[in-house]
Amino acid sequence: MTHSNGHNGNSERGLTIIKAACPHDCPDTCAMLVTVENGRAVKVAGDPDHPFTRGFLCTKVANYEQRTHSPDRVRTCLKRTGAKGEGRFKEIGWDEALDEIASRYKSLASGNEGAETILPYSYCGTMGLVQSQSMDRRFFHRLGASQLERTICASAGTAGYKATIGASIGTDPERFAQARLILLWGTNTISANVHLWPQILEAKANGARLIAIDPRRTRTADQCDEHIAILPGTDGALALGLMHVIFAENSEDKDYLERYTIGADALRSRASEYPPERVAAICGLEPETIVRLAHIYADVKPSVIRINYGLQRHAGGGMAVRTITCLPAITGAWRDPSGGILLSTSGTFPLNYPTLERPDLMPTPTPRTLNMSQLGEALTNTFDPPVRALYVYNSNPAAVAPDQRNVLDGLKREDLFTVVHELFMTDTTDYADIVLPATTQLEHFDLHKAYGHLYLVINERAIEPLHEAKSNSDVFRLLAARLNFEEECFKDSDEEIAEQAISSNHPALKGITLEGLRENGWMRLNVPETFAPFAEGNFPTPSGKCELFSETMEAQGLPGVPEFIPPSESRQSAPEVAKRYPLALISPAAHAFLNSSFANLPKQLRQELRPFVEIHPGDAEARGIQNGDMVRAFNERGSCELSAVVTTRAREGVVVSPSVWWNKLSPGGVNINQLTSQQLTDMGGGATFYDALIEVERMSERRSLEDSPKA
Ligand SMILES: Nc1nc2c(c(=O)[nH]1)N[C@H]1C(S)=C(S)[C@@H](COP(=O)(O)OP(=O)(O)OC[C@H]3O[C@@H](n4cnc5c(=O)[nH]c(N)nc54)[C@H](O)[C@@H]3O)O[C@H]1N2
Ligand SMILES: Nc1nc2c(c(=O)[nH]1)N[C@H]1C(S)=C(S)[C@@H](COP(=O)(O)OP(=O)(O)OC[C@H]3O[C@@H](n4cnc5c(=O)[nH]c(N)nc54)[C@H](O)[C@@H]3O)O[C@H]1N2
Ligand code: SF4
Ligand SMILES: [Mo]
Repeated sequence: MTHSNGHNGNSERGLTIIKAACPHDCPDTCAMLVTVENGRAVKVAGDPDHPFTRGFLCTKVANYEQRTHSPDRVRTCLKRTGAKGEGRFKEIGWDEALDEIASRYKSLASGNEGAETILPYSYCGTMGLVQSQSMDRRFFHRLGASQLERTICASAGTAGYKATIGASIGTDPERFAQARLILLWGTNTISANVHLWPQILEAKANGARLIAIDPRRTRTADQCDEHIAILPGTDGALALGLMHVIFAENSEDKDYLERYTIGADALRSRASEYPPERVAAICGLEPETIVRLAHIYADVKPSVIRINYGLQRHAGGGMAVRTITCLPAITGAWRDPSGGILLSTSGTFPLNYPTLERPDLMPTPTPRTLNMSQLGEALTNTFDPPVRALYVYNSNPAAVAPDQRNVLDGLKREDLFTVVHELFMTDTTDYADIVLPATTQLEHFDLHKAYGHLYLVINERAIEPLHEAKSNSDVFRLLAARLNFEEECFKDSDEEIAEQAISSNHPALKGITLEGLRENGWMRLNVPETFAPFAEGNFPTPSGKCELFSETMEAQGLPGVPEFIPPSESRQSAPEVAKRYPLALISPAAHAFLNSSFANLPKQLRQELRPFVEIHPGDAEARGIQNGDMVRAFNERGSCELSAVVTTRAREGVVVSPSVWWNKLSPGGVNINQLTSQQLTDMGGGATFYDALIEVERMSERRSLEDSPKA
């Protein structure tokens, strides 16, 4: 197998500049330049030539070389010597580790219960096509392992968006600068999508109006002209309220509706059931706010809506996205390249997934599918056959998965054989039987698509793997060989996999080659510069129109026409639960972490300080809580300890705890996912992290900063 050493950059005074890509689960997929000196990465920077990266990286990744060269890296393979969860191990060699995994898998696969007893568990520790969705998928498909439904983040919104639009295709983020109205709806753009911000600032300088719709006054909301502090999980009702006003006042774009949509009459009649007073009561807003927002949205063009995945982590998350996604068709906002809506650009990348993933290698009948958002259930319930082996990579489920008590109970099972391939000794490695050391992005090759822009980005290997680290693709090649998988695809090199990803006759990939990517570092998809995908209809739905009514949804037993689906846990939807647990908890993305990544590194820990919960002064006073007090947050599922921040950034009745902290770096040893549930969303089987009622009580006086967790 061949590997690129990536030394294609300029070489001056022993310094080499390597073209790389940020691997993280973030819409921006930045093009990075890595400076290497004597085999050591000494600096990373944003590529100044990349039109979306524009030469800067976010605070999480700007010191990525320190993540790579961190003294806390997993250095060798490890075998458990202590109890599960204790984190005591001895060093072993790669041969011993791989032999043990292979022999366990062989005996499970040939036993009565078969290979479905083995469950892969991965998400987006890296988003590279090579390191996260090719060799790994091939391996588990060929093994006949249980399939993992990857639902922990985006599946509800993806399904909702698809119901209306047909695919994850939206407004080109590079066109936001020309919009006159930007609705930042359930997105903390400055923290989670910061490279869109220059576009937004340019629009603002040109007179655009910015409106944030978010239960929390985020740092993004601070920069907007208006902040609408909606109650969590009620966005679908707000969208219907806007439609109510627009239809009632005849300010819809009748021509666009007529030509390019189906179901406008059904939607008009549904919207009539959502007058501003009713919607205001559901959303915790004033009726005038809804009327005023509807007027602005109908009048100001081009208008673009940026939604992100935060707003779909609720029981009705799929329907909320489906409903909001109808709005640009109602006002004809799609007519302009700067108008419309954007959730994800990923559907614009027509990559060759069947060749990457090889689902044809699965046995028939195809193995069962288990939902990653119900890992606790999968590990503790009496499934037939039970899960007897778990292989975790690119993920830290002990910290990030919902209903954590149940998850940890499962991971503690003595009879569960758990392998964790990791960079660091995370909360999850503590429960492993075998830990394998992984490479960081600077130590392996990859190719990235993006979900927040329209470029493919290459990641050359900048330095040799450190310590005894191996990449995901290498480990799966080695395991495939040990299991005697003879298919040629298990011999493909990383570069060959990258070639396969772009081998397609689709016009959007025309002219895009691996050579071109390696030469330049990145290439824009072959789509028009003024990309206005739905200016003249052409929706990739079954009807070819924007589906305000969806037959597909009706066939699935879901409402064909948008309607409001309430959160599963709110004062309105669960008044009995709310008597004991009256506060709605959301735990959105922390500014300096990326999920639980970076939440062990010194710079990012200093920035986030300690696990905290924002609580409104009225709610705090009612509980005798003062700013800085340690509080216990709890519900029926679990409890955790947080430091209280008394602030109007949280609206009354809602508490906010930026996440995801590591359990073992949190006071009390557990994090906020003690309180979240395994309840799934209405569509896509998604996780409902922001749909949880809790109570908060004062534990003790303010702790000094010295008491805060340290890495
Ligand atoms: N700094 C940082 N960046 C990240 C991440 C990170 O952890 N930290 N995570 C990455 C990942 S994996 C993802 S999926 C994306 C997530 O990116 P986003 O989807 O933008 O982030 P979230 O923090 O989940 O939610 C966004 C906002 O939605 C708000 N919100 C919560 N519930 C509701 C609701 O019901 N209605 C409305 N209108 N708003 C609501 C939250 O308060 C939050 O400010 O970011 C990526 N980028
Ligand atoms: N309460 C609450 N919980 C949440 C969220 C929230 O907002 N609130 N957000 C949810 C969301 S949106 C998401 S996407 C999930 C994310 O959950 P995960 O995908 O689990 O994300 P991370 O916590 O970043 O963990 C990724 C792990 O992969 C490792 N890794 C990185 N690169 C590699 C590699 O090349 N090989 C291997 N083997 N490992 C590697 C990293 O070191 C890291 O420990 O969390 C969810 N959990
Ligand atoms: S996390 Fe996002 S913003 Fe930060 S460097 Fe990576 S792609 Fe860019
Ligand atoms: Mo995510």
